[in-house]
This record gives sequence, C-alpha cells and structure tokens, in this order.
Amino acid sequence: MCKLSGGSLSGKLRHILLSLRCTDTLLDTTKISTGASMSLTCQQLLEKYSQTWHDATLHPFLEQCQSGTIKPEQFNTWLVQDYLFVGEFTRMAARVLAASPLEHFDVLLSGLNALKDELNWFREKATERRLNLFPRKQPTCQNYCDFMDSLASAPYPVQAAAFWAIELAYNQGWQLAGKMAEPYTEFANRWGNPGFTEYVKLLEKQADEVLQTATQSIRHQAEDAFLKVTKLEKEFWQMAFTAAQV
Ligand code: HMH
Repeated sequence: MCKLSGGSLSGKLRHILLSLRCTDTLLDTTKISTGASMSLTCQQLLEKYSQTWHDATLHPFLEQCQSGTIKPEQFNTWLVQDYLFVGEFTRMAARVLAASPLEHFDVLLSGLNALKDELNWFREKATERRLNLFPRKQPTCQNYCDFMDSLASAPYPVQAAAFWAIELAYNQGWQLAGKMAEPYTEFANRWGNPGFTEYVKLLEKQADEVLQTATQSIRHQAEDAFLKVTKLEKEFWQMAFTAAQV
C-alpha cells in the first residue's frame, strides 16, 4: 500500500511522505497495547475541561429551580423538550447496548429499564401539568438528538464516553445548585439520588475500561464527543430558560 515506485524526485518525496503517514497510522494502532502513558479517562476529561463542564451543569435555569423563582413556562418548556430528548436518548441507549461487549450488558440494561420508568414518569408529570406531550422539538433539542443519532456509527468507546457524560451532566446538574424548592425536589431526586449516582459511576468504569485500550484516534473522538455534550447541555438549559411555552 505504501509502495515506493519510480518517477520524479518530488514524486518520490510525495511517496515517502505518504508512507510516513501510513507508518503514523500503524503506530496509532500499536498504541492499543502500549496505551498507559497516553491513556484517557473520564476523570481526565472532567479535569481538563472543568470550566466547560461547570457551564454545562450549573445554569441559571437550575439555580432558579433551587430558589423557586423559575417561571412555569420555562420549567414546562424544559419538561416537554426533555421528554422528547429522553425518547431519543433511549434509542441511543439501545444502540450503545448493541455495540457493547456482553460484560457491559448488566449496567446498560439496568439503564434501559430506568429509562422506561423515566418516560412514564415524564408522561405523568406532563399530564399533571396539563402539557401537550407532542410539541415539535425545538431546534436546540433537535440538534442534541441529531448528535446522538450521529454517534450510531462511532466506535463503542466513543459511544460509552458520550453516554456517561450525558448521564453525569444531569446527575451533577440537579445536585450542584443545592436543595431545590418545591415542587422541584422530585426532579432533582430523579437524577441526583444515590442509586443514579452509583449507576453513573458504573458507566464511567465501563467507558474507562474501553478507552484504555482504544487507539489515539478513538480517544480523540471520545474527547470531541465529550466536548459536544457539554456544549449541547448548556444550550439545552438555555433553550428552556429563554423560550416561551410552545
Ligand atoms: C438534556 N441531558 C438532557 N436530558 C436528560 N434527561 C439527560 C441529559 C439525562 O438523562
């Protein structure tokens, strides 16, 4: 493939350069077994992008749920859009399961089961508030759903890291602002409870495990996916915070 044939000097140089690129790719795959010094862990991502992560998980929307000053239109917009989001997130969870090794099934299946309850719970909350559960996805929600769709073709370590980041964003976000005012404690508890925290830790463990043996290119993709999640999380809060009820 990296054949060096005759031709002009510059042609040969080009071949040499091309073959160097090939070598680079080869080196990249050999990092699979030598990865220790080049490792990537979920904690490293949180440390490297601590400010970005903070912005994704501590938004005025959550602070105003905490103080009880969030307006019903804002909260209800979040509620119905997040219901639509969770529908698509459930499809992502199913794809992550399909791409995962058998040893990861336990944790991912428990996640899928929790999502079944969560979708029913969202319907209950919307009914209590007399909300229309079939609104259009707002562009920000649609963007996030498109991103999750795009992960379908990503290698499993990338999917595992993104899946963990999405769950952690709510696990931390709903706790960071402090104890919520009523009627928002129920919402905070859904993602802030110890069982969910434990589940997110297991997701982290599984993502770390596969990132450890991933190629550098895959680690870069995981890092990009993590950053994209932080951006979309922040935008999702912002969408609910600014949008009027639809
Ligand atoms: C926007 N991010 C968003 N919604 C959620 N429900 C979660 C993460 C966690 O499942």
